[in-house]
Amino acid sequence: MRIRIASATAIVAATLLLTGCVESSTGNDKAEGNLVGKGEGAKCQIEDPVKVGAVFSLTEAAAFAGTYQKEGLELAFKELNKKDGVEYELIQEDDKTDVKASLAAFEKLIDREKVSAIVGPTLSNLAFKTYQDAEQAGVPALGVSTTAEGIPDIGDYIFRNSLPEQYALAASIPAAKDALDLKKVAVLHDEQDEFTASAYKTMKETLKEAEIDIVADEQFQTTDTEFRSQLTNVKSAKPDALVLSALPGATIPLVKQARELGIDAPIVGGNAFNSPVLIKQLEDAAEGLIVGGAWSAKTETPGNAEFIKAYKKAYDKDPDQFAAQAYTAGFLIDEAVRTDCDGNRDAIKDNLGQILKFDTVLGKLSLDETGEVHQEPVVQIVEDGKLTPLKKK
Ligand code: 1QQ
Repeated sequence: MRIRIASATAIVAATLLLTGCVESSTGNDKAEGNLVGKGEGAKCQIEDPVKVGAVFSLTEAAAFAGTYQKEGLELAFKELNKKDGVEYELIQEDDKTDVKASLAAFEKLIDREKVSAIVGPTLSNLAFKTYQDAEQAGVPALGVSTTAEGIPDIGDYIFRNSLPEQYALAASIPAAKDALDLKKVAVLHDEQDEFTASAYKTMKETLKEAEIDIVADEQFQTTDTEFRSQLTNVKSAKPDALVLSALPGATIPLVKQARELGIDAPIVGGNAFNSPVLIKQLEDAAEGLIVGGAWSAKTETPGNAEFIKAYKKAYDKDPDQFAAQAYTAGFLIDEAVRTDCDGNRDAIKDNLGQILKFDTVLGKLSLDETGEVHQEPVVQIVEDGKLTPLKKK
């Protein structure tokens, strides 16, 4: 009898293994190392290093943000590794702003490196694909700039400390209306990228709520470089401002061509406009641009001045919002690990979803169990080539 039960169990187990329903104890379902420690919070001691992976766009179109993210996250883990008890091993990958490379980087971190959590990727457009794999493997993923609608809905293991574009626009559009006395605008958007398409939808809803008329509504593709036909329509509609949902690759020629055609209306932008790289390339055309975001160099959030100083010292340049959000991600993961003194995937997932009013350089930040972030947006304007908080009229 005993033998029969044992052999029946063995057959079931073998079948499950063959059909891939379960993995062996040395399979892909676990982070590497002895990651359950002793003590809690600041006293937590974990024996083995906690491996954290990061996938950012370090080259090609989204490198304007990815390079800052890499540095921000690196700085956070350098600081965290000076604290006692938990050591982090950070493994950073470049997704080259490409779906295939992003999927390969996730696969490497999940299956081969056996990381406990992944930070990134840079673009929502890539996250919609790669997060399916993280979810399936049960690896918590924390997006630091994935702002499109629907990202946290991908699954239980998917989080973001990326201010959703919805919250940013809900603040920036009414603020721009007051500052610029907006009555009618032209909306232009990249209909190919998932983030810019999602932001466009939100822009239309938010403009309607703010009772601002849309007098021109034009679209283009991510890699387009010629916008004169759309801009001719925009010009004849005489808008008070351009509301633009685009990544830098299209934004730069589009704005330059608009100015050449004599359209000098100010711009209200989406999340990509929080980049000093983009603002610098737009030169004078960026003056007066208004954008909602997650961070400002000018706000006195806890540790912000120290963060800016340390970043400048390490990288010889000012940080931006993307660096600040990635820096914050390091501290959120550390908080999640230390809560139960457990660096395993499920413990990080459970505890990330319970972070409440945590002090960060972005201000007080909460993550809920659906994976969504809660924080105050800041509306900024470009003055003398620099983003600075917009004062109310
Ligand atoms: C997204 C974004 C981009 C602008 C990040 C660089 O917000 O893809 O969601």
